[in-house]
Amino acid sequence: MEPKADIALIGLAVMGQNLILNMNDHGFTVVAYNRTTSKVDDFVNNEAKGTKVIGAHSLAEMVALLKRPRRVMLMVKAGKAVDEFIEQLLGVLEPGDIIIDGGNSLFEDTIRRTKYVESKGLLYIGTGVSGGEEGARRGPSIMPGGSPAAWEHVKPIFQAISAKVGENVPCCDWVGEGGAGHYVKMTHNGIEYGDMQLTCEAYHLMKDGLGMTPDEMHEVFKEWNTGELDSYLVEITRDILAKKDDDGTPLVDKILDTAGQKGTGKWTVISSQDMGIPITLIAEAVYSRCVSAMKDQRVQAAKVFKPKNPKFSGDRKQWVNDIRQALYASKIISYTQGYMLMRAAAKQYGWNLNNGGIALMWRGGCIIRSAFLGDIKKAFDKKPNLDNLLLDPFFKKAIKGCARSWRKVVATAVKKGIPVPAFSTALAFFDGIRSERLPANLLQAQRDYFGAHTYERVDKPRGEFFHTNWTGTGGRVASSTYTV
Ligand code: NBP
Repeated sequence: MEPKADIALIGLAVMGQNLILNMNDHGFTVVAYNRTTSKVDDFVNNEAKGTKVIGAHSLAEMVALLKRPRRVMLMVKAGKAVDEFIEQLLGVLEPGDIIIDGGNSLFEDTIRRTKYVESKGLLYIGTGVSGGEEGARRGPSIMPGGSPAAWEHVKPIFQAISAKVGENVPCCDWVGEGGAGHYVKMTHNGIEYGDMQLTCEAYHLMKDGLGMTPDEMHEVFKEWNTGELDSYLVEITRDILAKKDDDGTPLVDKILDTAGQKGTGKWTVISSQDMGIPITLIAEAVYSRCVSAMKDQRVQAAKVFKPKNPKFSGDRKQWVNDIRQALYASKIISYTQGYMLMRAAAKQYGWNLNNGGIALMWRGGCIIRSAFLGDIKKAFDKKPNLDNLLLDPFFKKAIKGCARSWRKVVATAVKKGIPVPAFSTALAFFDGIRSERLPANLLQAQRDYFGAHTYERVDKPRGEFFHTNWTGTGGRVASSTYTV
């Protein structure tokens, strides 16, 4: 068999099939393989009919068709399936060949797999691929990390098939070593949870607070999509609100209000806890899905505690404008937190993350794509090591401009009993981060009182710890110090 194929792709479900067709469109010859091999024939004879795609019925046949260094991409269910395929591939590939995992793998698995595959003399890439079915077919956002030496070999393929922004700039660049690509993809998904929750809260406020119909809200989202909120999620929300069921009534009203999740939002929050970084907005977005899933309990509680009058009083147009500003400000907070998390992870795992490049990778192709990410890119272009997005002059001005409306919306929602966990946690974080002095002095005193955990003093240098015998009955021995 003549080795003529550029890359092999294993996993012929929705993502794998569409990525293969996308690669084929860009002139690459792809070998397709799947655990259930009947799906190979099915794909080659249907979706891939008339293309250069070659079907393989065994890993040995697949490998024999590949040019060197061989590039094999897995697009299978994250977890055990990836480890099993790696093991099988190590048996048929050679040193210098490259294994790529394009699924939603946990970054810690990718760190482990990179080390393992490298120990066998091969190279490994763990890459985030975002954009769903449409993105995979027409141009996803691709976030690769792993063995740096592998990048030059996959770069031409990945950058060719990725989404483009501006003057043909690919939404794909090298993210960093080890699990960096999957970490950035995980954070992307967490931010996606946050953006979705924020949009839902804006919808809830308009629906229950202002009594607006889906058609009226469709018009609002249409307008929002022309300004600073211009984004894929606002665009699809606009279209969802206009969609009618077969009987001509709005479909959105017929959809059961219980949300599911697959885990990447949860992983982001778990990692933030490990790292001591407040990802409060994403956490609320994850918990909001959990609350939504408690439908039976909610129905019971609503009978007892239903808010009497959730309607806002005042000018509806002004309220819609206030809600837009609250959404924009909260979104700035969410991205500020997301970047704080990636910065901490980069420090912890020794990755050299390109913050502006990440904003560019998210600028097109993926679910959180938005005009707003262009402003984030500009902020990092001006100051690559920006500590906190809020301190960038553009975002500083934007937040200040929204503050009044943001407070008004959160305060009124609280008074009226409309839940706005993401809007309000964003505001609470903002008020926390701008407080020079927080009540943690009292907290430290409490900890020292009951557990001899010690405290630092405002009138002594940092790093010097004190213990007080608060009751007169405690001993002199302090607990070992820890800070999180
Ligand atoms: P799925 O996540 O549904 O996975 C289906 C593929 O995994 C099939 O090829 C299946 O083979 C294979 N597979 C399974 Br399931 N268990 C296996 C095992 N134990 N050993 C070997 N192969 C196994 O497909 P997908 O939705 O296309 O997603 C692929 C990856 O991309 C996932 O990691 C997903 O999280 C990620 N992702 C998905 C999206 C999306 O919008 N769907 C977006 C971005 C990333 P079979 O045909 O033999 O059962």
